[in-house]
Amino acid sequence: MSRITLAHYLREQQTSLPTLDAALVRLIEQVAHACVGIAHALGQGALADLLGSAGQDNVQGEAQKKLDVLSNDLLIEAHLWGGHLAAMASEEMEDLYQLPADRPRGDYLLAFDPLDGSSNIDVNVSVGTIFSVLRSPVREAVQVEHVLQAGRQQQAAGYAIYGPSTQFVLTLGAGVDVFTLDRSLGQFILSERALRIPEATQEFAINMSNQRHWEAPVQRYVAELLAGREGVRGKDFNMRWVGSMVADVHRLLTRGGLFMYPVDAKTRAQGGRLRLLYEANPMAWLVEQAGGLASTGRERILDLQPQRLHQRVPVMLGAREEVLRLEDYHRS
Ligand code: AHM
Ligand code: MG
Repeated sequence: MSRITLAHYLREQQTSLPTLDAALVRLIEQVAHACVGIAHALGQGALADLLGSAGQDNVQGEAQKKLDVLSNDLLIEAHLWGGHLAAMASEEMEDLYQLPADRPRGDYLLAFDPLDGSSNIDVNVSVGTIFSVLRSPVREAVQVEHVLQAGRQQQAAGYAIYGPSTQFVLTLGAGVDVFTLDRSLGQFILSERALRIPEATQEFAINMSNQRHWEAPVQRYVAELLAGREGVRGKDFNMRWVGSMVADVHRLLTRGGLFMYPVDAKTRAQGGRLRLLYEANPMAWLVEQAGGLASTGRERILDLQPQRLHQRVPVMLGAREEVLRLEDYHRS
């Protein structure tokens, strides 16, 4: 079998995708390169004294893990000399990251969650890196407003999942393809093309411990799933919740399903739990590119106009039929 590396794949895609210029290719390769470094650090774990807290909080008031900080640093360093970026935004940094004055600049903006699901690190459960690429209207002195673009304007998006194997899942707006890390070569190899999410499903993911805080439409929807074959849905549903969005979304991209992190009484003041620019938007685009839908329950996620860098939103994404039903319950 001939093996297609990520580098080879990106050159091949350039022949059919006019938006995929050389700078964007370089940018994606540098993200993937940083993810190989993060995968290596995660693999060392306790042996390199990398587990546990970094002893400080991030902008969201969450305790940073040592690996959150290291992953953020690896992603920044990977892009410093590439000449393809105007600025970066990260879950772990309060403000935009402006490139130092002596570094070459480009036309892209990169937003990322360097280590998603980081509460799972210390228990050796899958975590990931999520990223979103936008075009920048300026190369110098990028302002937050420049990054506040609707998700439908993304130029590339994806994630790395650090599980039993490390995989890199990517969309450039022409479907979703998957690469698996060959650890001996340190390279991502194309392992699956054109993921599709079936329209119907019997599997859902939600943190059930928040049930009493949910809004009425979500209460109704989940109660009907739990009623199973005896209820109005007339079929049984299975539930999974890893607690790493990357792992929960990877499961539904792989075998179908629905993922929900709705707004609830605990998160209403912040607008929800998951962040729009570097969690909801890239995942929403991947899911739509695989034939699914992504909604807040009231609006398509990719149409939301972001108001703040670290804005949070309700997220419901996956199987078409289920997201449509959720939107219907929110309307009625
Ligand atoms: P993080 O980016 O700080 O790791 O937080 C996001 C994570 C998601 O990966 C996951 O879906 C969610 O938080 C889990 O939240 P909870 O612990 O409330 O179930
Ligand atoms: Mg996250």
